[in-house]
Amino acid sequence: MFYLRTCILFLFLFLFPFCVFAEDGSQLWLRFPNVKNGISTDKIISKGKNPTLDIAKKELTTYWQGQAVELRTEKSLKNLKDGYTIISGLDKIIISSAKETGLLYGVYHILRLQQTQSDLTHLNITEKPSYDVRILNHWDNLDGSIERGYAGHSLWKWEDLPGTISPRYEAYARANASIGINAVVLNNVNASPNMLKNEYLIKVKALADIFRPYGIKVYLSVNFSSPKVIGGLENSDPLNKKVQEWWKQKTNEIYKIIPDFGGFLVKANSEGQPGPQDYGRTHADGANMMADVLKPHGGIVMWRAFVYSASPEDRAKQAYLEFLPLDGKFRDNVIIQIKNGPIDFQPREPFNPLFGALKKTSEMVEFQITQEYLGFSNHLVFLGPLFKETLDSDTYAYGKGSTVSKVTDGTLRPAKLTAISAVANIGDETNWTGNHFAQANWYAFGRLAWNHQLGSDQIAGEWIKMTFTDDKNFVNPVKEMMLSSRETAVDYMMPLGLHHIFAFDHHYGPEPWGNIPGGRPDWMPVYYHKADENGLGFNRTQTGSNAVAQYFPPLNETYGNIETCPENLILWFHHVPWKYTMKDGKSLWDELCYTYDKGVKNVREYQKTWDRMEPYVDAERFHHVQSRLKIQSKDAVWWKDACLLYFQTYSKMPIPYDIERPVHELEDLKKIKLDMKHHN
Ligand code: BDP
Repeated sequence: MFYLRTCILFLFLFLFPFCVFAEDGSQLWLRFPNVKNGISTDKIISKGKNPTLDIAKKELTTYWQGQAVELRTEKSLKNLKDGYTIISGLDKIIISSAKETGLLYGVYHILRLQQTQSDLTHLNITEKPSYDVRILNHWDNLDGSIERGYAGHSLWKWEDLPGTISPRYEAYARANASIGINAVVLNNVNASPNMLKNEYLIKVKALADIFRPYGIKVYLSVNFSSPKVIGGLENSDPLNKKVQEWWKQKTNEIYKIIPDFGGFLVKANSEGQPGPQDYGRTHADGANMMADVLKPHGGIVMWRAFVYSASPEDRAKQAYLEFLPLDGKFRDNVIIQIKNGPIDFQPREPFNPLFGALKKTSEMVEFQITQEYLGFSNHLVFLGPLFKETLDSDTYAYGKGSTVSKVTDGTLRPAKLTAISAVANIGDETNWTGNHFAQANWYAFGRLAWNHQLGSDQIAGEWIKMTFTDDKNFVNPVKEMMLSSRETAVDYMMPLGLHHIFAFDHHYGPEPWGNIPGGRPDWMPVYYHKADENGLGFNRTQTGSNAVAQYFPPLNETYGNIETCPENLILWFHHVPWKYTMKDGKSLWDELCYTYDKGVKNVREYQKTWDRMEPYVDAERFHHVQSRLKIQSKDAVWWKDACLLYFQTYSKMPIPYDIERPVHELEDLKKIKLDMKHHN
C-alpha cells in the first residue's frame, strides 16, 4: 500500500509537470519555462475594462515577474497608431498607447525583454509599427487541406465551427499578437466560391470573435466568379450592374455578421483563376468594383500582381507589363500585393521590379513563410535574411535609398494604408509548423512587419532565447546556424541566380532536366536555366528578354552588365559561358561545383552543431530537429548530384577533384517520382 502511494506520489510530483510542460513545441516562443507566476493583480494599474486589456493583465499576472505595471490609454499617442511607449517610472513601468491593442503589444514587449534577459531598468521605448496591416495569408481549403502546407491539416475546423471551438484558435491569436500580427486571410487564394456562402460566414464570425480581443481582423480570399457560381448570375463581369449589386449585397451581409471585417484578397486571371479579363475588363475594373462596395465599411482590397500567362514573353516581366499601364487607376482602398520576386518565391530572386514602379498605386509585399521551394518543413532554413534582403533592396525609384521597405511603408510615397503579407506555414500539427525551426519564420515575419529595421541577428537571438534557452553555449552556435541557413539552402539548391529547377507540381527536390513534352514551357525548369553547350542562365539583358529594363537606373545597367551583375544573381540575368571567369578566378563551372559542395558541407556542419546542443535541449525537440537535419543532409546531396551531373552533360567539364564525388547516377535520379501530389 505504502509502495503504491509512493508510486502515485512519484508519478504526480515528477511526471505531471512534464505532462503539463511537454516540450512538443506547442507553446512556441511563449514558453516562459522558469516562470511560476507573475505579479499580483494589485500591481497592475489600469482604468477601464475591455477584453484586450483583460488579456494584457492576464499575461502579466501569469508571466511578468518585475515591477508593477501601469497600462494607460493615451489619446495623444494616436500618431503611434497601434504602437506604444514603455517608460520606467520610480516604482513601476508605464505602458501607454492610444489603443488597447497597443497596450497588449507593450506587455508582450516587456515579457520578451524579461525572457531574453534584457536590461529592464531605465526603459524609454517608443514603438511605431512599420506597416498598418501585418497580415498572414493562409492557403487553407474548405476541405481541411492546405495548399503548400507542410504542418498537417488546416487549423480551421470548418465542419465543427461555429459550434465547437478549438482551443488552438485562441492560442493562434495570442501567438500572432505577441509579435504584432494583426490580420489574417483565412482561406486559399485559389478560393472556393463557397467561402462566401452564409453558412461559412457564420463560421468565419466565430473565428473573428476569438481573434478580435487580440487585435486581429479577419479577411477572406474571394473567387472572382462568385456572383455566377453561388449567386446564380449569368456572368461575373465587373461592369455588369447585377454583378456589382451582388457584391454590394454580399459585402453588406458580411459586415452585418462581422462588423470589423478587413476586406478581400484576390487572385484573378492567374494560373487558371477567373478574373475581369475573362470579360475583356482590366484588373483595375475588377479591383475597383470590390473596393467601391467595401469602402463604406472601411474595408480594403488586396489585389495580387502574381499574374502570368503562357505567352512567349519572359515570365519575369509579365506582372510589370500588366500592371504598369494601370498605375493610378485603382481606388485608394486597393493595395497591389506583389510577391517579393518577379517569378515565384524562389530561394533567391532579385526584388520584383514593380516595387517603386507604381507611383500612384499602393503596393504591399507578399512573402512566403511556408517553405514550398525551400525543402518543406524538412529543411532548416531561417527566412529572416531572405525577408530582409527584399525589404532592404534599393529600387532607386525615388533616387538612392528607395528601398522596398520605404516604397511600401508610406515613407517615400504617402499611402492611406500600408500593409505587408506572408503565406503562413501553420497547420494543425502540435508544433504548428512541422519543423520546430520553422516557427522562427513565422516569428521573423511578425517582427519585421512590425519593424523592418530589425536585423535578422536580433530576431534569431530573441527567438532562440524564448523558444529554447538563453544559455550562450546554445544561443551562439544555433544562431550562427540559423543565420547562414538560407544561404546554405540557396547553395545546395539554386546558387548563382538559378531558379525554378525543382520537381514538377509538388516542388520538392531537384529536376533541372524537367521538360514535359507539350507542357507549359514556363512551368519547365529548362525554360529557366537554359543550359546548353555554351553555358548556363537566362539572358535577361538587352540582347535577351530585356527584363533588366524594368529596373530603375542604375540597376538596369548593373544587372545588365555581366561584369557588374552581383554574382549571386548572375544566372538570373545572364547566359554565362561555362568557362567564364568569376570574381574569385574560378570558371563558372567550377564555381557552380564548389557552391553546391559548400551547401552540402554546411548542412553536415549543422548536424554536428545540433548534436553538440543535446545537453541544452529537451530530448523531444532535440531528436525531432536531429531527424529533420538528416533528411536535409541527404536532400542536399541529392540536389548537388542531380544538378551537377545534369549540367555536366552540357559543360562537359570535370567536377573538381577536391570536392565530394557524386554518390548517385543521373539516370537513377531522373527516375525519382515522389508521391506528393499537391491539391489545388
Ligand atoms: C505558387 C504555388 C501555387 C500558388 C501560387 C500563388 O505553387 O500553389 O497557388 O503560387 O501564389 O508558388 O497563387
